[in-house]
Amino acid sequence: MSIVIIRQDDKINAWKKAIQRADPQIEVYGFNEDHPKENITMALVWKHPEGSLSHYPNLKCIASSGAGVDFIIEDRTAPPHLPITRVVDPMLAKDMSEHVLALIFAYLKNLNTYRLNQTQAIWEPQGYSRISDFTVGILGLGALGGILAKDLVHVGFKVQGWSRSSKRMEGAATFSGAGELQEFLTTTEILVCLLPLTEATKGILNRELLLQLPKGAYIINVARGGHVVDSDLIQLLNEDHLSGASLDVFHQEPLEKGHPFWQHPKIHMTPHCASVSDTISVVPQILENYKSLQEDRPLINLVSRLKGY
Ligand code: NDP
Ligand code: OXD
Repeated sequence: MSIVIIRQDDKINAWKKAIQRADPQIEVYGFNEDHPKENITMALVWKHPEGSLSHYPNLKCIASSGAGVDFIIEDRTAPPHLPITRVVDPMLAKDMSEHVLALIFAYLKNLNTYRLNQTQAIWEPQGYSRISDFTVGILGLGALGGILAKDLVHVGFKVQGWSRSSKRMEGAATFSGAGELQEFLTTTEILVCLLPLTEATKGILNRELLLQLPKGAYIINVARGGHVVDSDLIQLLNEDHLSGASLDVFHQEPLEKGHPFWQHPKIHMTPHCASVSDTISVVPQILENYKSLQEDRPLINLVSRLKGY
């Protein structure tokens, strides 16, 4: 039994080292090096090249090295019968929460506007907002959205969240399903998207949904670019229905040079870096599943192929 790491960035060695440091007995390979394909039982993947998962006749599990699995489910050449696991990690959740808090505070205190003004030597003080001025609504109350909600409550925001199944959260209002979405939206002034990208959520941040937010609402998308209908977002920013947007994720990454987001004064962008799996923190759960495969035990952090997350 052995593990293959399949990803197209420069992080294969870091993952390999972290696995070998945790358990020097484990055989682990990068997909670009010579390796015995019939021995591979686990593929640890991140945006793997399409078709690369079909080379392993004895593969037993596809493990995403991130929280999202949309790129695995979208790969029609990936073996459809295999279990998929994902990362559920407190450090990943905390990192996401800190990133979103930073964006919200930058919005409250006009920091992006001042940064733009500075490039043109414009001295123009603006009115600022306070924590008590806003209700933050989170689409998705899972491993990441749930921690973010708690942290926002802790610092004093009015918080509400929307999920598929109904939930209770101390200090936060909760809404679920299509029937409660409108009430959630009409009372949300800062909207954070932390949904998985699935058939049900693709393009969810569209004109119809965004128009239900109060005038002047601010959008933060740290989930997937596929949640946003880009042209609808730009139109609503230009019409002043929305006051601005912070985007970490895009339909195509890196975002193509000519995309209108780059030059839009109301859009603040980061290059898909809101929270990144830390190898040291995540490797133990990967190896727990690797050993469970050997011993025929149930896997943790399993994805439902039916729900798509
Ligand atoms: P989870 O699966 O733990 O949570 C997903 C949440 O979304 C759940 O509350 C779920 O509801 C809800 N949800 C899913 N589908 C629907 C739907 N159709 N209608 C209403 N609610 C729905 O995911 P995580 O919190 O771990 O991660 C969320 C996403 O964040 C990832 O899929 C990934 O795309 C993105 N991400 C982005 C990163 C970045 O750096 N930008 C880093 C890490 C993740 P329920 O609770 O009822 O199941
Ligand atoms: C993830 C991500 O899904 O980094 O973990 O986007």
